[in-house]
Amino acid sequence: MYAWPASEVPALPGQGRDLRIHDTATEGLVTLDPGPVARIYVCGITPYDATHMGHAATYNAFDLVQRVWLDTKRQVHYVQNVTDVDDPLLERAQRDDIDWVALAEKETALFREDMTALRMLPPRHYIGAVEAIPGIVPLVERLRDAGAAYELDGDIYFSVESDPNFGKVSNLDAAAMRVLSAERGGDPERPGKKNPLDPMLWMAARAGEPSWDGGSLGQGRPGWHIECVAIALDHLGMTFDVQGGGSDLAFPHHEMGASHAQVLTGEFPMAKAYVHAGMVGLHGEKMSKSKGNLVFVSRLRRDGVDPAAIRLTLLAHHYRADWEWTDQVLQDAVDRLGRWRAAVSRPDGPDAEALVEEIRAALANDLDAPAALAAVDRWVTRQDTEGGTDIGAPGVVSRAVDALLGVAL
Ligand code: 5CA
Ligand code: ZN
Repeated sequence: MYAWPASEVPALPGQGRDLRIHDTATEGLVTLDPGPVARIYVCGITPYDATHMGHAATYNAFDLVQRVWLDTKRQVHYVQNVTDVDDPLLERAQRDDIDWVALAEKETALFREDMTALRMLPPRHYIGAVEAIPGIVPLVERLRDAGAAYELDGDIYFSVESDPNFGKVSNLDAAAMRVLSAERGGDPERPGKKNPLDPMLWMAARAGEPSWDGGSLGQGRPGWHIECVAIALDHLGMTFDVQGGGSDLAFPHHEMGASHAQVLTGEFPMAKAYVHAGMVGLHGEKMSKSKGNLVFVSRLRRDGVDPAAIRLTLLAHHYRADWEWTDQVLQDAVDRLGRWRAAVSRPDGPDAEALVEEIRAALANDLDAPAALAAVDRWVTRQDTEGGTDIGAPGVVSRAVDALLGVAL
């Protein structure tokens, strides 16, 4: 699948910093030391509705990860999937009486537009679940041949007990896992499973639903977790630097993915850091397609909101915090963007080198974007009150804000 165009990332004076980031698996900060090519997998959308602020906030967090790495002169190998066949997509297509392929294509196209407008760097490989099926089938066969999978009425399940490290990504107890499994695409109540938490690897064809030739697995379609494992292992290999998503993906999705990979390769963990963004809410509840309490990126753009202001709203919240979208947080960002643009439009100003270092330090410290914004605010206040004689300083500020925060001033 094609992704979207990359905006240019200006090079900055001085030296970038290595990223220290919170890892859900070890429940603490880890300093990542990627090779010359940093490797990151970020779970993509299930394209049955438009990009909302929760999605945008999560992709913003992982865009910052890339920008910190690029600033250290590393290349970034970024992979993202599109869950372009799954129950919620098929249900929405049926509800609205449209073709599921057309729905997925339409919403994926809109997502590309939204990501481009928000200046999110594109993945090098943007892979749909459907196009990944030929790579998924042999992995499921291998899991079955290894004794880690079993059949139930034609469906094939993964046995979580086959993984000695099961539970070490999300660190939850069995009761919590069971609740989340039921909420997030699992079927813990289904009779006949070895363990209620066991996730599906391959779903036998259902009447009226799309299905593919699964070789020895029979006609069917892939389970959700194995999809991301197949794409990640194919394009990044084992032990890549970061697997990312919103905090609702820690369990079951990333836990199960690590388990599949553990049985397939004998190694744990699949990613050196499991990084999870907080949930954005609206009116006191998590924004979600299933609840319908959504603020869409495309809707705001249609209303004439500058995408840079949307991005500044996201950046004003720490990526790990849960926060609420309100008209006020957007208005604050619109005001801030105006102040910043006025300050960098002058030819000279206060020295900017220390500011670049402050932004770098803030982001390297678990992506503390609010601290980075506060540092820029201080420079802008100095520009407004005292001004400065440093020719070109505003240009340095504008390039730093672009390169490190993805905001074009
Ligand atoms: N296709 C799967 C991942 S393989 C999926 O979770 N798709 S999604 O469309 O439901 O979500 C896409 C990304 O947005 C995920 O990382 C998810 O954790 C994140 N996300 C969804 N809702 C919110 C929210 N309210 N706040 C923050 N992030 C969210
Ligand atoms: Zn995923």
